[in-house]
Amino acid sequence: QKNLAILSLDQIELAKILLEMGQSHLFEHWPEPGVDDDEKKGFFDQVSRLNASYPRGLSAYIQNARRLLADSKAGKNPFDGFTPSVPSGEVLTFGDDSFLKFEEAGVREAQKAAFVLVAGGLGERLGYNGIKLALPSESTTETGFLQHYIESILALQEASCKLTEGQSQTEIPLAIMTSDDTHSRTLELLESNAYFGMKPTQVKLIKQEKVACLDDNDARLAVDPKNKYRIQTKPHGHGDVHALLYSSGLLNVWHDAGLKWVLFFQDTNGLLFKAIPAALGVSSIKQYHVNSLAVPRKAKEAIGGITRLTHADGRTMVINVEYNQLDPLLRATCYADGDVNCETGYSPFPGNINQLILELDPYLKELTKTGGAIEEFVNPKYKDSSKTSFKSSTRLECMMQDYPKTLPPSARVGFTVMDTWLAYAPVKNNPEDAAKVPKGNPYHSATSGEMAIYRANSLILRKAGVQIDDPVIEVFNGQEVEVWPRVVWKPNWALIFADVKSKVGGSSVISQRSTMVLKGRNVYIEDLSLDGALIVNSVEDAEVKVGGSVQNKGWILEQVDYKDASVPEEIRIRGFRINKVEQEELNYTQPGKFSFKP
Ligand code: UGB
Repeated sequence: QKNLAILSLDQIELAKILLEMGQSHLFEHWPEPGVDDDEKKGFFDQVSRLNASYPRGLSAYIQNARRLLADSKAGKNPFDGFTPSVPSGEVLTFGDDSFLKFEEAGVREAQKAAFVLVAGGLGERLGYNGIKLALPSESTTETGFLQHYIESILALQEASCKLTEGQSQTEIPLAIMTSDDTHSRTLELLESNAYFGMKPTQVKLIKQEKVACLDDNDARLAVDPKNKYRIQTKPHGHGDVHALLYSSGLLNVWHDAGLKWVLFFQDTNGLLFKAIPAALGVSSIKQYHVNSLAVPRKAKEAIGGITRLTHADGRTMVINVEYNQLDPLLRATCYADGDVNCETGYSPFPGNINQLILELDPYLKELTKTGGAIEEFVNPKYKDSSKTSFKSSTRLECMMQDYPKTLPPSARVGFTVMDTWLAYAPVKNNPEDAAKVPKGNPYHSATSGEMAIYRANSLILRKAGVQIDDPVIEVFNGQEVEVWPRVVWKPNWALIFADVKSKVGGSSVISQRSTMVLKGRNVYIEDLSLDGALIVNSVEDAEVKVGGSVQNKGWILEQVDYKDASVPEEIRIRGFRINKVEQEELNYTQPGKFSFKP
C-alpha cells in the first residue's frame, strides 16, 4: 500500500490487476518507499510489457495458466474423445508434370505473398553460440541461412514479376520474428550485410516477449531468482508469431496492399526454398486456407506428425500432433504398437516441417476474432505424484502450427508432402546428440544439413540429364553421411526445375569428388566434363556457356573433430573443413556473350 505513492496511475492499475489475480506475494518483500524505488518502477515496466504482449493481458494469462495447470494435474488428455487416423493430402513427386505445373503456379502467386521467418529460438539443442540464421548453410560458399533465404525470396520476386509481367507489387515483404535472445544479433547481421540485397524497408523485425513463469498450480508468478524486483520469464514458443503479426498491424498492411498469402518458415532449413514454389502452387490451385508442408516421417523422429483427429461428437480436424504426444495418443486409441514405421519404412503420419502457407484473407478474419491467441499447453515437471509442487517454475507455451485448432470445420485445411531430400534438412542437433540418433533416422545436424544441400542439387541435376557419380559414404563427427559432388548455385541461377532444365544441355558429367559453384543468372552448362572444382562468377548481363573438360585437384573435405576448440565453431560442428587445393575459377565482370571450353 505504502509504495503506491511512488507509482503512476497506469502502474497502480497494473498493481490492482496483480492483487486481484492473487499475486500479492510479488510485493511482500518490498521495503519502504524511498528504498529501491527505481527497481520498483522497473518491475512495473516489466509487468506492463507482460500485460501488453499477451492477447487480452496478464490476467488472461493467469486464468489460462490456472485452467491448464488444473487440467495437467487431473491428467486430462488434450486429445480426449478424439480418434487419430492417417489424413490424405497432396503428395508431390519432384519433376513430374504436376510438380512442374504447381511450381509455375507458385512462382506466379509469389508476388502476392509475404514471408514470415520465426527466428526467436536460441537453438539449445544445437548448442551453437551465435544465432542460427548466421550459420553457414554449407561451407563451399559459406552462405548463411539468412542470406540464402533472402536471396531466394529476391529470386522468387523477380521470377514472379517476369512471369506475370509485373501485374502487381514488386517487393515481397519479409517479417522476421526475433526474441531478446536473437534480436540485436539478427539486426546486426542484416545491417552489416546491407540486408543481403533486400531493401531495408522490405524487412520488418517483430520481437516476441517472454512470458511469466509460474511457481505452483495456483499460477503464482515466479520471482526472478536473480532479481527480487523482476518476474522470472521464459520463451512462450513460436506460436507467438500470430499475435505479433496481428498486433503489429502487418497483416492489415499486407491485406491492404492486395497480398493473398503468408508463408511461415523456420531458421535452419537449407532446402526449403526448393519446395516453396510447388507448395504455394498447391495452396493456390487447391484453394487451401491452410497448407502445411510435410515430408515422409520416420517413426519417433523429433518432428510432429500430421494427423486427422475425429471427435466422438463428429468434429474433425487435420493437425500436427507433436512428436512427444503422437506415440501415447496412438497407443491409447487404435494403434496398439504406437508410433511405428509401416511397410513403406516410414510412419503413416507425414512429418510436419513447420512450413505453413496461410491464405491471408481468412487468416486475418480469424485473427480479428482471436487477436492471434493460439491454443497453449503447459508442461510442468512435478516433484512427486501428488502433482502439488514443481521441480522448477514452468510457463505456458504455444506452437505456430496449432493455428488451425480454432478454425471452423468449413476451413480448407490441407497439407503437401514432398520428398525429404528436396524439402527438409534442418540444423537442430549438436554433434554428440546427432551421433546418437537411431540408425536410419535423420541426424538434423550441421553435417547432415550441409550434405543434404549437395545431394539435392546433385539429384536435381541428374533429373535434368547431367550424369552425376554416385555418392560415397563418409563419417564426420560420428555420423555416416552420403557425400555427393559439392554442387551449389545461387537462387537466381535456378529457382524451379524448369530453370535448371533450361540451363543445362548436351551431355555433361560430374565426378563425385567435384565441386561446382554457379553464381550468375545466365550461366549455361553444356557438354561439361568436370573432375575437380569449377567456380563460375558472372554479372547479370553476361551470358556464359561453360563446357569442355575441366580437371584439377579440386576442393577436398578434411576431417575435423568437434571437440577441437582451436577450430571455429561453425566448422567444428560439421566435422569437416574444405581444403581449396585447386580450382578453375571463371569471372565474367562485363556484359556480353562468352563461352568457356578449355
Ligand atoms: N522459435 C521462435 O521463434 N520462438 C520460440 O520461442 C521458439 C522457437 P525449434 P521445435 O521442423 O523439425 C518444431 O526449437 O519447436 C523458432 C515443430 O514444433 O527448432 O522443437 C526457432 O527459432 C515440430 O512439429 O523446433 O519443433 C525455429 O526457427 C517440427 O516441425 C522454430 O521456431 C520441428 O520444428 C522451431 O523451433 C521441425
